[in-house]
Amino acid sequence: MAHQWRGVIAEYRDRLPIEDEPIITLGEGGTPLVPAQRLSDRIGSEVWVKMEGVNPTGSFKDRGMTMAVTKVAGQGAEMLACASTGNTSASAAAYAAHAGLGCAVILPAGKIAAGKLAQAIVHGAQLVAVDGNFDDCLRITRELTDAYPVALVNSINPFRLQGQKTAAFEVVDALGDAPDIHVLPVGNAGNITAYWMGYREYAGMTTLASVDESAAHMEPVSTKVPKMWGFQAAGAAPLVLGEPVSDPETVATAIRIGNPASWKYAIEARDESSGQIDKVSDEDILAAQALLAAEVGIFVEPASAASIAGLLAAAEAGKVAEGQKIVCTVTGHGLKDTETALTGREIDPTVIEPSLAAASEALGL
Ligand code: AN7
Repeated sequence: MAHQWRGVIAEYRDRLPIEDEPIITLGEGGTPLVPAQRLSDRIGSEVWVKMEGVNPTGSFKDRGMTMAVTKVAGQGAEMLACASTGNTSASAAAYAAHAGLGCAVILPAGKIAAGKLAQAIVHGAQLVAVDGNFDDCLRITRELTDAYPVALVNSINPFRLQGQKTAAFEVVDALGDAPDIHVLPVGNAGNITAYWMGYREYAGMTTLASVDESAAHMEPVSTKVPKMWGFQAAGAAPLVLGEPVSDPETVATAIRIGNPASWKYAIEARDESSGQIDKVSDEDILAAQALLAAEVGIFVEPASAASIAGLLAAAEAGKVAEGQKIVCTVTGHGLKDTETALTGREIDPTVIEPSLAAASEALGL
């Protein structure tokens, strides 16, 4: 009989710090892990793509948001706030609407993809556009939530990372063990931290940055942990440079972040896993986005393509040993930002008269 996925809290409840509060869920998680044959052929390894754009609001943020909103609602919050490059605000707005809570989103003016802005608006969030970048927005949001009875749902809220770690559980549950390498884009560095937490936890290792010790006594599910490979956009690569970037710039607006909140944990994930955090150019990001769409059939937003771009560059540089099992997380759906995806493309087909003859002629058949 068909089983309906119940959302990450219900599916992984024994590994999450949940008590008896009502669960706020839109059925997030349970996303496809797709074998990508043509990418595998290019890389010379077995490449799988974890499609996080399939989540309810079109990005991985929903995994953390179900936890954060469940927790703050359970503690009596009536209003949430977050800073965002777009996806966190889309997710917060949707979960707040579902829970009947108010939501304020603090955004860098003019730097949010149209689809994400539409989501915040239709879900009824209050928008505050800031003449500054994401890092300014996060500072303001921290100050705001300190000064007023408004609950912070950015990933510095530890429950966010607890929810997001479930993506690593799903990968292991699907593959039967951890992959050799896990590749993902890095912006504020919450997701790489959360995956590493999840992989360690499933391998029976002590959890990192964890608010939940309940899993400490559980039997290991996996025999190993992967090397964590993170990729930042070249114009917003503080973790690669080793210092904050005061004026981050990239076409991948989701990861246009100069001073990641989870900096320390991302470096720990990199070093403890013998991984790497490197940068990719905007040009390579857009090329990887196009390649994934054309050769694998998966349309992602530019930030998500940073993982694919990084893997392709590493393979090109001879840094990928043969026969590795590699999982790339693509974090957000391509429909969020069609403008960037269509830049430089022919999008006005010649209009024909309504006849088979005209259609077949237009197709060159
Ligand atoms: C599609 O929404 O920071 O390294 O405010 O939207 O965990 O920050 C988004 C980040 C990757 C980076 N891919 O993840 C926000 C926000 C997509 C994203 C990232 C984001 P983190």
